[in-house]
Amino acid sequence: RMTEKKAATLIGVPLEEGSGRGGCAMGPAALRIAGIGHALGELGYAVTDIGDLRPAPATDLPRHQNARHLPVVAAFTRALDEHTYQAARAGTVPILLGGDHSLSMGSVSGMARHAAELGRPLYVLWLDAHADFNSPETSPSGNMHGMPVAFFCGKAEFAPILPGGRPLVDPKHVYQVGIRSVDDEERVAIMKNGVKVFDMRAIDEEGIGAIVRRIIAEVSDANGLLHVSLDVDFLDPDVAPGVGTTVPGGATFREAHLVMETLHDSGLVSSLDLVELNPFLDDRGKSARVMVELAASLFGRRVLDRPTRAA
Ligand code: 5AB
Ligand code: MN
Ligand code: MN
Ligand code: MN
Repeated sequence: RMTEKKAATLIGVPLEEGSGRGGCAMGPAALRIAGIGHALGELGYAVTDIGDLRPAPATDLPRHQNARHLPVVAAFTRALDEHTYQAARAGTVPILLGGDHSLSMGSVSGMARHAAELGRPLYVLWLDAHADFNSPETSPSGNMHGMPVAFFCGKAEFAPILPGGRPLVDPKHVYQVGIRSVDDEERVAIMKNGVKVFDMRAIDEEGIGAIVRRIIAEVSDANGLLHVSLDVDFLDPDVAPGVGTTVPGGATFREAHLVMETLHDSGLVSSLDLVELNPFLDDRGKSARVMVELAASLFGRRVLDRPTRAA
């Protein structure tokens, strides 16, 4: 074990069709310019950047009324399912450079397959202003970046995007932290399915450190793998303006930082999505740099060594 070098696979995902506007396709380039690869290298990771995926749109799916750009999103889902799975199986940490949040349909599906092979449950930490639990039936916009959680929990089975019988994520293993904008039908669905929601009020009242330690304790007790999905809009727009779906009252830089440092200490994180960065809306690279700084903290950047605090 000691001789095993830590390894990460960067997977570029120039996908914006799920978001209903242009710009997120430039996200992978901005994250690379902000130094994601260099940061991981400094932390002792062997980094393989496989470049940007550019799958041809799927031709075997029907047009869907309220799932916009389904052929593009489905093609990315299939490609990411496979690449994420392979990267994890090879013993590396897959890091998805988004791209809009519909990419998590594929990354989380790939990790669910990997976890099932290991015989371990997959848990998902969803850091976002939104629950992303719509389906084409409930979505007010038809934008698929608002649907990935319902998809990988098997609650949005509206098209044969992945083969049937694939391992799914138990909605009770999804922790949503930072939530502050939920659609009416979505609220009913997350409650009914037992998604664990920590909204901004919970963060204000309990403190984000206590919340994350509780999540880590549950995942650790179950010997789970933990996939982290970080939407730029988890952060307050003052901290990270480079996103199309800003919602005021988000996490501060310090709160987000503490989440990442605490997760790193847990040793449970198997994979990461960095999503929704829209460089066209950013302020001189500010949001891209914040995302890279948070990723670096998640993989071990720290100010001082300190004894790991018990969960
Ligand atoms: B994001 C909304 N719920 O479904 C919808 O940024 C917004 O990936 C979704 O969290 C936001 O269109 C998607 C209104
Ligand atoms: Mn999202
Ligand atoms: Mn969001
Ligand atoms: Mn369980």
